[in-house]
Amino acid sequence: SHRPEIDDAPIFTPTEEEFKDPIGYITSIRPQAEKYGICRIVPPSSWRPPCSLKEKTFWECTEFNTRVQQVDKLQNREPTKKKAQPRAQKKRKRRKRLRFGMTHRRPSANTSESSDCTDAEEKFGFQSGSDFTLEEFQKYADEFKQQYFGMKGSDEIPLSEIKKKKKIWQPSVDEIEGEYWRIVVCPTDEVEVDYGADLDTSMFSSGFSKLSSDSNKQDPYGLSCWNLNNLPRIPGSVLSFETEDISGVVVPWLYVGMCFSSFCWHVEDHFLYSMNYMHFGEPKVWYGVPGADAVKLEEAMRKNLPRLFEEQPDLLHELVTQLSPSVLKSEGVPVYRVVQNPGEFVLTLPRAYHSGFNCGFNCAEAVNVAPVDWLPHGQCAIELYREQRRKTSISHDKLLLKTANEAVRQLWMNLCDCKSEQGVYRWQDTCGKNGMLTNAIKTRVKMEEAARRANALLQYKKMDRDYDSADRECFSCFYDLHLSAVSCQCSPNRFCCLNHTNLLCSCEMDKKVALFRYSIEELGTLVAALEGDPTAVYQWGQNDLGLVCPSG
Ligand code: 2HG
Repeated sequence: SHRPEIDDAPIFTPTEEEFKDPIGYITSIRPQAEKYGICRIVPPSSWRPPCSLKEKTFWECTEFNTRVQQVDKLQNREPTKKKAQPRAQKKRKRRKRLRFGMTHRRPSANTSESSDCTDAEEKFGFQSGSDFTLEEFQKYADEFKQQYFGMKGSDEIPLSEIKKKKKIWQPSVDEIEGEYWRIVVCPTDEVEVDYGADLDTSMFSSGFSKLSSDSNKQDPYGLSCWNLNNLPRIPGSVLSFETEDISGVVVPWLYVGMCFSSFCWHVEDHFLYSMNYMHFGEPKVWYGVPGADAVKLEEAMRKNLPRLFEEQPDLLHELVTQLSPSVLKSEGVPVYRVVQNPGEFVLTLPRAYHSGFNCGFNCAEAVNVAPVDWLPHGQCAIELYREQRRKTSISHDKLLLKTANEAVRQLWMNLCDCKSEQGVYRWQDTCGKNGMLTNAIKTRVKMEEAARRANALLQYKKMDRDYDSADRECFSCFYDLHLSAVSCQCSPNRFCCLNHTNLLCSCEMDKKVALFRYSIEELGTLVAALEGDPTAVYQWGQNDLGLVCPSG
């Protein structure tokens, strides 16, 4: 069998009490879960949110767009000139033809030799597929699976025969997994499936109920912290300081799958945690690699698919490439499996590569979350993005500073003996001399100090508080300019980071200005405040947060 021989990732079963606090729970399982990169979380049996997608009119009338995946080409294919379509391509054309899985048999098992596709199909990427309602997609997915395994199971039984008999042979998850990797690793046929992936829940719909103004009709799950519409911004998640509704990060995405539809090896943007919930349907098989082995996986991918990476160095960002867990394992990369069933969560940890496929018609929803221990991973991500000249999805510095400000506000309240609001996350507990938040700020301040020292010849000027309301980024490396930026008289609308002052323009240094949000001295006060120095807490509270102590 082609089923990879790998170990399972752990399963966690929180008690009702533990389940009340997702951030606390994630924090408690992290030491064990991070050794695997992914894990399965089975909610207490009483937690059964209704799925709004199943309501009749929605199920039958609302259409979503799919992408076409050539499963046999996810690992073995010829490099092409065209870039793969990025993951969140918004506008897709409607395809006229519905295709069933096995289109035609090929004489050779070596896919690299294939040249029987048309010009349009020659370029690899996930092309846009048909639009479906959930009802239509279920029918399509079920027929595909029946036909596929009917053929596999008993040597090409005609579809009419399959339809007559209610059940011929239902493959097990293990059998589907073996067949999946056979198709990916040594295909003999072309296998094409459709996947309703990355559907923006604000456009389509979330499977969870949303908070509405009509509190009478309120489903109690509307307020649940495990409702993925709420999770990213619950107290204790750094993303609670994100004000923009970033699709796929704080606004969940929905995934409507069929047998063999795949998500290829990738890490989350900014190395965030991800939480995935399956609303209904057949299992989703996941593979995960611990965050500590991310570079090992990247090296193994490059070594085993050299021609694809030669042509496209950022191939892993495109999410269109699969590599067998067995190959990864043979390269010394630890890989673990999770089989996710309806009603269960899968958590991926920072920088943990993951991939997988669906065993049949199903529907899942996913979003990101950021407990404070994510901060050093997020910092690492933006440094790599800068090197790779990759655009960011969030302003890491803005979130970091907002979190620090909230922590100082709480420390200040304590000093002034003001009772802080109940139920609010105690950011103050992440402070102190060696606290996670203190350390994250200290690392960032040290980097900032070094960068400003390297630009000592520039004149410095404090930036307007709302300088980055337009999300400024370095024109060269796209580094976020929340903390500092450089501009020049010659081109007032062009900005760069402190690393690219020389690339901004050819003007003399005295024409350029460095804008900063906080002086190094101010940042020193912030660090001292987070470490617990009361004078610094008062100073930061008064000057930067505008707090006034009631007792004077
Ligand atoms: C992700 O990894 C999603 O981005 C899973 O959580 C994707 O279910 C999928 O296809």
